[in-house]
Amino acid sequence: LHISWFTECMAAREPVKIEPRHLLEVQMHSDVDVVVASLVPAYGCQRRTPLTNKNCIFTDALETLSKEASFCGSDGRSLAFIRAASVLRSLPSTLTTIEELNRLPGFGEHSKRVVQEILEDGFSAEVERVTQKEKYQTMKLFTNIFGVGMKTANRWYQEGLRSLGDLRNSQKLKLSKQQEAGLQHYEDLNMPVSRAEADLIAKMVEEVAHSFLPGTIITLAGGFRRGKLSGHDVDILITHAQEGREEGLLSKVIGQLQSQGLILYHDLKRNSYHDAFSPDSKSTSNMDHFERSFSIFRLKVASHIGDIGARDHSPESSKDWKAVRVDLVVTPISQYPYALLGWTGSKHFERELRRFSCNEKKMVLNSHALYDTVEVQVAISQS
Ligand code: DCT
Ligand code: MG
Repeated sequence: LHISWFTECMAAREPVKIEPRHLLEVQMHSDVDVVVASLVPAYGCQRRTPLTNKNCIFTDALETLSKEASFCGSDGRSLAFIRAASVLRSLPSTLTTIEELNRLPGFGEHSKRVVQEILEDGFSAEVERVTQKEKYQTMKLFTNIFGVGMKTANRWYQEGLRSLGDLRNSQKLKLSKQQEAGLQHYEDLNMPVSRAEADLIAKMVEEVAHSFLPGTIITLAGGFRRGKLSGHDVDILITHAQEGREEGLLSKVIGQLQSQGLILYHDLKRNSYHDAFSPDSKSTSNMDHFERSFSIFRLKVASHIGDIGARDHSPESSKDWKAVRVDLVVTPISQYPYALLGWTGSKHFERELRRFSCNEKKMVLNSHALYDTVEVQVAISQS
């Protein structure tokens, strides 16, 4: 192992394949702090983050605190915990001493304290306290309802609502159609979606899309594209090799699936790309502007009769379908690479990629394009 080789690679921003044995050898080197620190790049998008996380005990705790901070409206604090957790996720081995944190980027004092507590006691008393809090539990429950964001959940909490029963029985609560569907299918939508179920849904969409437009390209994105075995929803990108042919396809696909009884809920949003980038646009949203459908599919699954069904004869127990959240996103082929990158995630990877592009490359990256801000400024000033 040559330390200089590592530093050269880092300087040239070439990928360095680090294995646990390398780190061990590096630890024996006298310049250990400098070298190891440079081995863990500051931006999350520069780090290799495998699906198998060797530091779950710490990352789960930090992610709980991040959630709690976001429930209190402290987005900055929430992000600080996420950043710390993201660094630990990228480590090839489990953290064993607090000193190791000194060599890692993105660790604030609070996150360090939590890690130290876990190293010493095996758990964090602060995290235990947080998870016992009524507000934390209620906000977690409510924000897990499809269509319910932080603001709504908080308002309901302030109004004294605490459970799904409270929401279902409330006479004065005005729910949107999306929230109604979310509440109705709460249990199903909070069950993980397996890779096999995601593949089935992608196949269903593909078959219908091909019946209207042969050659339509259907791609499973989101967590499944990163190799996750389960997720909370199914993210599907739809495009066609001939620019423009994809226009109008989504409503036909949804209509056809609906006529087959396969859609429990859907909300079609038209493409707003040109509105958002027109000179008089007031849009400040980080969301992309593709045509899309936020839907809930009715997926046929093997019936439970024979196991649970034999003991329990309620209609629910013999239910042979499952409600699954599906996002369908239509992109013109010219924007497809950016859409694919943006919709593959993770959320933190995307955030870091945008931050890296902006800070280090002076470029703007979103799900539609990548462009140089300096060149755009010059072009605008010359036009
Ligand atoms: N995304 C993003 N910014 C957000 C939300 C999402 O960049 N605020 C991108 C990254 C992932 C992709 O969209 C799909 O989002 P999710 O389905 O929420 O994430 P996921 O990684 O697919 O998670 P899961 O496996 O639980 O569905
Ligand atoms: Mg997803």
